[in-house]
Amino acid sequence: MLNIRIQFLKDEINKHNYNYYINDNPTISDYEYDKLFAELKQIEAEHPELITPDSPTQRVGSVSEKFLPFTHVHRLYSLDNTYNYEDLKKWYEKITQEYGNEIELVCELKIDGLAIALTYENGIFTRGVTRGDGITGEEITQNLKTIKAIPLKLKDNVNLDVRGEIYMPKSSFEKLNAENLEKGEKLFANPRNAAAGSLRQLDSTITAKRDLSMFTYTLVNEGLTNPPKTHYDSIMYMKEQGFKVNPNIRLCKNADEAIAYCKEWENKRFDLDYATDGVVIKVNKIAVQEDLGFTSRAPKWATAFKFPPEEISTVVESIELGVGKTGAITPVANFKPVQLAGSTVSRATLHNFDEIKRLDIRIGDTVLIKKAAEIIPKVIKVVDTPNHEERPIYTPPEVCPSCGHKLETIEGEVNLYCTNPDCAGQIKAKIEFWASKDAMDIDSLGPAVIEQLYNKNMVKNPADLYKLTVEDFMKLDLVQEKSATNLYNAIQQSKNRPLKRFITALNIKNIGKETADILSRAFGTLENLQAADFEKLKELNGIGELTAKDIEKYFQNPRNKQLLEELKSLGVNPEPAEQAKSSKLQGKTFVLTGTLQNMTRNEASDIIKLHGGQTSSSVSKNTSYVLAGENAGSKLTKAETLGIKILTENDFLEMIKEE
Ligand code: 3B8
Repeated sequence: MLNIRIQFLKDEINKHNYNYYINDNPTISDYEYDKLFAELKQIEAEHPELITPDSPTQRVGSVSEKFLPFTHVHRLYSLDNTYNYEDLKKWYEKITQEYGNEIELVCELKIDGLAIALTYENGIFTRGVTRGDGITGEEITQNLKTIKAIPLKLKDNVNLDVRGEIYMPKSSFEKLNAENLEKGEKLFANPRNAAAGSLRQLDSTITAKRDLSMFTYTLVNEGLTNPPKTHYDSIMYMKEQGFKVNPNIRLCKNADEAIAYCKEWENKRFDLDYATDGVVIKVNKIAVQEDLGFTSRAPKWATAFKFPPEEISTVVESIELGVGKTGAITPVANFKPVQLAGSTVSRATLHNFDEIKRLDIRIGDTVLIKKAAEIIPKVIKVVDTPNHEERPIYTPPEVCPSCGHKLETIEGEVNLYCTNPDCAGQIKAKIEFWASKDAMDIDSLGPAVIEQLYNKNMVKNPADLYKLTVEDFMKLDLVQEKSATNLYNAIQQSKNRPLKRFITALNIKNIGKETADILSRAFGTLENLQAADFEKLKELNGIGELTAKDIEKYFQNPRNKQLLEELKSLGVNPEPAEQAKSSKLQGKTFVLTGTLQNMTRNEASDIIKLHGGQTSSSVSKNTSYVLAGENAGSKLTKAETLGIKILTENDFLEMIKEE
């Protein structure tokens, strides 16, 4: 009896999920849906033995320790790109020469998301793996189960694999960023990064809270009795089985029709609620696809036509000056807001004053901007306007925009610097950096709070943060008791951060988080580092003479000495780092691949560093060893080709064994 009711509830909920998330056409109210869901949850709570992996209640998520590598049963190839219609025609002509004049094509939008492979056994979703390098990806089944567009159970009890693209709708991305801004959390650069960040959560309850969706576009036939004979039919088949497929797919008779499709979507794509960066054009007949086959990296039967990068012109209304944590002055252009590649753009960094001079940007000029490297808008050039010559040439500032101190140049550098140690702009930037993710990681201490703390004379250097009480925070605007307590706790909790973070946070010239890591491993404690002289510093692998000088100079500066004393007396006591055990692996570079049995790759990497070695993520002729675990993929193949020594886990353990 209970079994029947449970099955009924599951089927109902799955049906409504399908109507809601895939067809965009709900047929019951949220209230009715919630009631069905609550009943199912209730029964399952009382009878846990009746919970099955395809139950809609299993979409809530859980916490896992790490993602495991998984070698794809069928490799995921990439697509070759075409950037113009001539190349597209050439690609088509090559195919028609072999297979006759009218080879039918399918055009579909190229979704700008993350490729994923899903496996179904007897109609049940059993595994989902990221693309990875196409050969090996990461198994993220738990996270994928939280995505409602992924059916947990198909219409038929079939075995099949599908591929598709996970994406975050543009509107959800905007909303997520607005919320993160409010909370002072990290902003995602674009919907793709937001989707990637949401998917790569070890705690899938976080993934569950993010609005992710998926379009499936490839069916990998695993012995269906009557498999689809065309790509178009396979899309229809996947839709019928419960997958979400993109509705804007079109059958085209020839290349001209495909080109018409591309032209049509080049502009229409901005009306969609998901990001597309091109059109995928595929040969429709599966038999022809199979005959054409693959090159070493991509199918010959498909190509991706990439939309040209978007450029737009707008007016420079002002050039704003910012002071960074090093005292460098950065000019930022404020534009008349324009829409570019799906978001509103109103500012872009001009990097430095040489760049303004090079482009001869003057306030009031019309400039051409584009989105470089995915998201950051970049000024390309001044658009030729008759009025340009009449406007005054931009002159760099002579004094600091924040404190009025005279600016200086540093030999060999393009920046202008404010060298006033009491400069407000610089102090605020330094404290922001102190609290940032890679440094002391003080969540919730964002620019707005720091601005107020500084203006109310409560904080002038990082040490002052540790003197603040809950009552102090309650003096700030818009800070209630709860967030005051949170701020206080977050600051107190940062007192024992690992040494490498503390060194990073000090903002020593030329010392980023990588160098901080080297220093922390080499010296173990802050006291040891402080005591190290130039000679000792420059001997370290990865520290040059200039850097060694900068470090020595930092610790000799009386102001810095005082800051360190003060931090210490306030109980800021960084956690010592494990110091080098030997220099057995000195000068050796390791690449880790596959799954190890006795340790994670991160642990192995730590061991290598403890013995003076280095790790790298890619195999090259500079690689000394490849440490290969189970399911090692392309890195192993590459090492074999290059003749690089391959170690098993046992070889490695033997290598580092104590004498
Ligand atoms: C073969 C077919 C790769 C892809 C493909 O929307 C192959 O079809 C592929 F080797 O990457 N991003 C799509 C999209 C991506 C691919 C595809 N179809 N619609 C996409």
